[in-house]
Amino acid sequence: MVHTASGREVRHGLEDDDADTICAMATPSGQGGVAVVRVSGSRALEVAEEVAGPLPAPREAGLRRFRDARGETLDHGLVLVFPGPGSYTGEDVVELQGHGSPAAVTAVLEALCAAGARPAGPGEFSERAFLNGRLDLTQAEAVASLIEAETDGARRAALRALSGAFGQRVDGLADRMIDLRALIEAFLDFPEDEDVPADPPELAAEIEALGSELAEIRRRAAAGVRFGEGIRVALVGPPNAGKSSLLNVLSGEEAAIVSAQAGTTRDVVRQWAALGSRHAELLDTAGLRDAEAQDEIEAEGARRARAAASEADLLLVVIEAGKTLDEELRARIAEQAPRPVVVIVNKIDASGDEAGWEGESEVGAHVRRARVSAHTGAGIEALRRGLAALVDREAGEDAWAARHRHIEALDRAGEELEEALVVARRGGQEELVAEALRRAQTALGEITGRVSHEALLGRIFSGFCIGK
Ligand SMILES: Nc1nc2c(ncn2[C@@H]2O[C@H](COP(=O)(O)OP(=O)(O)OP(=O)(O)O)[C@@H](O)[C@H]2O)c(=O)[nH]1
Ligand SMILES: [Mg+2]
Repeated sequence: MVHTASGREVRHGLEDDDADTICAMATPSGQGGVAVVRVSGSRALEVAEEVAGPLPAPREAGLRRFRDARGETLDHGLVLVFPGPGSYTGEDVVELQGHGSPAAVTAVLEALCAAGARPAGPGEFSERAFLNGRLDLTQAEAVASLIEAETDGARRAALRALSGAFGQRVDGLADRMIDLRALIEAFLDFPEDEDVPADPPELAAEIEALGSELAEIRRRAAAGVRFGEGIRVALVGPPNAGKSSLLNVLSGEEAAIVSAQAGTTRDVVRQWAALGSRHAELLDTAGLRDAEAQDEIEAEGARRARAAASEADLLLVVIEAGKTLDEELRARIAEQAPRPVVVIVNKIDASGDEAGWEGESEVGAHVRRARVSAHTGAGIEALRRGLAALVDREAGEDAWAARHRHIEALDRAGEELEEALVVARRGGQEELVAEALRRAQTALGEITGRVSHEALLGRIFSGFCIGK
C-alpha cells in the first residue's frame, strides 16, 4: 500500500479493483474551443458510460451526448477510451472532449461524480502513472516542466527528461554503486579471492569514476534547473548612456522612463524578455558615476545598481559612443568574471560609428562588445542574436529539465562518494566504504523514485496542476 498526495491509499498494480476513479478537467480553466475532461481508475469505463452512453472502441473517437442522471443533455463532444495498462496512468482512462465552457465542464464533472468518480487532486493522474510504473519520478516531473516551459530551450530540456534519459543515467549510476558494494562485500567475505579489486588504489579509482559520472549528471541537471528559473540580466552604466532605452528596446515594452535628464532611473526596473532559449529578467538600474554621489537618493540608487550587477548572470555595461569605461565600470566588469559581460556602446547614430558585435574585447576574455543605437535600432538585431548565443552557451544544449530536489539529492550522493573515497584511499575499512556507497545510492534512488516515501511523493505531486 502506498499513500498518495491526498492521503488515500492505493495499491500498486493494475489488478486493483478498489483504486478509486478520479476525474478532472485536463485543459486550462476558462473559456475555450475545447475542454478535455479525463477519467481514470478501475471504474472509469462504467462511470463514463453512465454519462456518455455506449463507449467507442479503444483509441477511436466517438461523438456522444453527455447527460446527467435524469437524462438531460449537458454538452456533446468526442469520447476517447484508453484501456489500461497502455494509458497515461496505467489504468483505464476515458477522455470526454466537450466545449470549452466552464458551465458545461462543471456539469459534466458533477455528472461523472454522481456516477461514482471523485474530483482528482493536484498531480493525481501523474502520481498514478508513477505508482503504476508508467513513468519514473524524473519523467513525471518533466511533464510538469513541459507544461511550465515558456521558452524553446525549456521545452527541449523537458522533452529530454520526459524521454527517461535523465532517470536512466541516474539509475545506471546507482546500479554501478550496487555492483561496487557487492564486490566490496565479496572481498570482505573472501579476502583471499584475487578477482576482487578491493586494494585501496583500485577501489579509489572506481569511486573516482563514479564521481565523474555524478558530476556530469549534475552539470546537465543544474543547467535544466536554471531553465526553469530564467536568468538575470543587469544593465549598468553612467547616467544618460541609454540603459533604460535599451531595456525598452530589448523587451519590446516601454517599461522604464527615458529622459535627457541625467539620473532619471533611481530604482531597479524589472522586465521579462525571451533571450535565445531562455527567459530573462532584465534589470535596468540607476546611472553609476565615478565621482561621489550628489545626494542620498542617487547614492542609494547606485548601491542598488551595484547589487543588481553582482547578482546578474549576464551583465550589460552601457556607455555612450566616444566615451571610455571609467574605473567604476572596469571594477564591475572585473568582478563579474567568469560570468559574461557585454559592453554596449550606444548612440552610434550621433557619433557615426558602424553598428557591430565583437566576440573579442581588450577588457577581458569574458567580455564582448556591441555598437548599437537604441534610437535607430542599428545593431540591435545583432546584439539580440549575440546575447541569445551567450545565454544558450551558458545553458548547454544537453540540459535535462530538473528540480532543486534532484540537485540536492545529487549533492548528498556526491558527499557520500567523497567520504567513500577518503576511506578507500586510507584502506583497511572497506565496510565503511560500502556503507557510504549505500547512502549515496539511496540518495540517487530518491531522484527516480526507486526509493520513495509518502512525504516525498506528497511534496512532488502537490506542486502539479489538477488534471495532470
Ligand atoms: N541619439 C541617441 N540618443 C539616445 C539613444 N539612446 C538613448 N538616447 C537618449 O539619451 C537620453 C538618456 O536615455 P535613457 O535611456 O534615459 O538613459 P539612462 O542610461 O537610462 O539614463 P539614467 O536613467 O538617467 O541613468 C534620452 O534623451 C534618450 O532619448 C541613442 O541610441 N541615440
Ligand atoms: Mg534610466
